[in-house]
Amino acid sequence: MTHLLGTIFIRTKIQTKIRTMNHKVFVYGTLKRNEPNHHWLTNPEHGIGKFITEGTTKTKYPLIIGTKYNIPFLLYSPGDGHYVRGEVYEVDDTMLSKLDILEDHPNYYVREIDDIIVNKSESSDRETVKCWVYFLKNFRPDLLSKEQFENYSSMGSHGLRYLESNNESTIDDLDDMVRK
Ligand code: PCA
Repeated sequence: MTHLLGTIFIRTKIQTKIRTMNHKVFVYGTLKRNEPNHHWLTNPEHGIGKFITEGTTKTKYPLIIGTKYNIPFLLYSPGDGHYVRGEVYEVDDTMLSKLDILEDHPNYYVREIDDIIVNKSESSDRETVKCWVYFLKNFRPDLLSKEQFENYSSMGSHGLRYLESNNESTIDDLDDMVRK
């Protein structure tokens, strides 16, 4: 009897863990390791964010840096740009909602499911995983003429270091990125 109760308890704990860690997110910008917003993904008050692996988009997209704060954006223009490199995280509901706040989904960035190519663990075989990705969808068409990157780094040779800002000015500035 004790043994049975113990088994049920353990199974419930495992099931709870599975239920709350059920989102995969592909990050390509300031949320990556060693980038200025990575702390959002590791702050325990935001929930759980677990690094899984590096990955690359299965589709080409333009990755640009825009606004006066040098914010990276993946423009939703499939087929343009590069196969973009980033990182896959497993997150719980709480973390996903915190990421949505940071990215101002769905007002500016829009979170969409997309195919990401990763290496299978301990092998060189590749597999496709479905991940959430934050895109800029309703963007000003002339943003396509900006330099397009394959692998974002705030401190890259482009010299466009990400600048922290208060939320109000960021929103004004982002307003300038979208098609009116
Ligand atoms: N943060 C998100 C979207 C762009 C950004 O800076 C990311 O890293 O994927």
